[in-house]
Amino acid sequence: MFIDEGKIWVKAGDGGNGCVSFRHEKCVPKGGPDGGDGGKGGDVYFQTGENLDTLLDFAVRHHWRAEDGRPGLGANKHGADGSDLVIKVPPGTLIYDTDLNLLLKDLNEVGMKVRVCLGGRGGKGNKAFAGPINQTPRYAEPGKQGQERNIRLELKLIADVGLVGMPNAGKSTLISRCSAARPKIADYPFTTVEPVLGIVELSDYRRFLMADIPGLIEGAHRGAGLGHEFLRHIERTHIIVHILDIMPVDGSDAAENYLRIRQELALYSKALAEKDEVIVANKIDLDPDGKALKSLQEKFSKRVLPISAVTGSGIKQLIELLWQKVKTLKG
Ligand SMILES: Nc1nc2c(ncn2[C@@H]2O[C@H](COP(=O)(O)OP(=O)(O)OP(=O)(O)O)[C@@H](O)[C@H]2O)c(=O)[nH]1
Ligand SMILES: [Mg+2]
Repeated sequence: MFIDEGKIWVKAGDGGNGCVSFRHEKCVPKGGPDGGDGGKGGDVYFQTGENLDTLLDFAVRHHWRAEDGRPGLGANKHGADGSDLVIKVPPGTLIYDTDLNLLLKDLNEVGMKVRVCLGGRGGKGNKAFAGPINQTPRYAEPGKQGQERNIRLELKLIADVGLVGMPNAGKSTLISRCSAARPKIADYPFTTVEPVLGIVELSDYRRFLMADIPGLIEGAHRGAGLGHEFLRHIERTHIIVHILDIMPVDGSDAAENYLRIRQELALYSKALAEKDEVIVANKIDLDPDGKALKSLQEKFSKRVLPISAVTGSGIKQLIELLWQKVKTLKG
């Protein structure tokens, strides 16, 4: 299941209490205070992990706590510090403080780490309070409370290439052709209801990450269809591949469909509209004499790459082109 939002409560560990204790030893009368300090509570961190791509864990578990510090002990023993809690999230996760409505960190790279709650300091033991005036203090300091926060997590996938297009254009067929991803494919619109990621592998260990998102329709930027919710997942891709169905079953015009989707992207965000784009004409197997392709190409000044996601024709050229672009853009 793909989950791209989560709301949780996190708390750092409390500090351990200081200890009240007096030295008791044979032949040492009135041994004096020897209560040790409490340990520090563990901190809470978020860190990106490599093989994660969903926030599912946070739909299941809402409370996350780091370990408390242990209390101090007699004989001047310091209590053990509580272990830190490191919560793993997928790269591309934004960490918000819900109450402050504040973005704490955008964890957009693998291995990034951020501390969100500081563990409480341990309390001082009675030894620490002994002085010339009070040589036998009978009190110790309690540990300080660890910080807590309400956190909202939001995942924006970071794929290199994002597929956009109208429902039924063949996006899912394409990703299942060139990666191990197996999204559902069917001849009705909105087959894909959640983003799917696939690794496209080329020769010589070259690879890039492709994202398939639900089809877009007019009004997607306002929330029509399913598109709006998922447009943010392609906000971060380097390139978008715009897939056109060259033979739409509804009899619509491929070139007009292209402009409709472009409009939606522009209305959603300027950054999205300005992204490098590869235009693909899919289903050329249905156009054996090349008439539809020719008429599409005539309406376009931009280059259109003809493919068939079903027969595989043109796919190799497409993924080589995408690789070149990804390599250049990533540097
Ligand atoms: N003939 C032919 N049919 C294709 C080709 N590519 C996809 N199709 C068919 O088009 C239909 C839609 O394909 P999908 O891959 O599910 O389309 P999609 O763009 O993912 O659609 P949504 O998820 O609904 O947005 C399916 O029936 C596919 O078999 C192609 O190259 N040639
Ligand atoms: Mg699909």
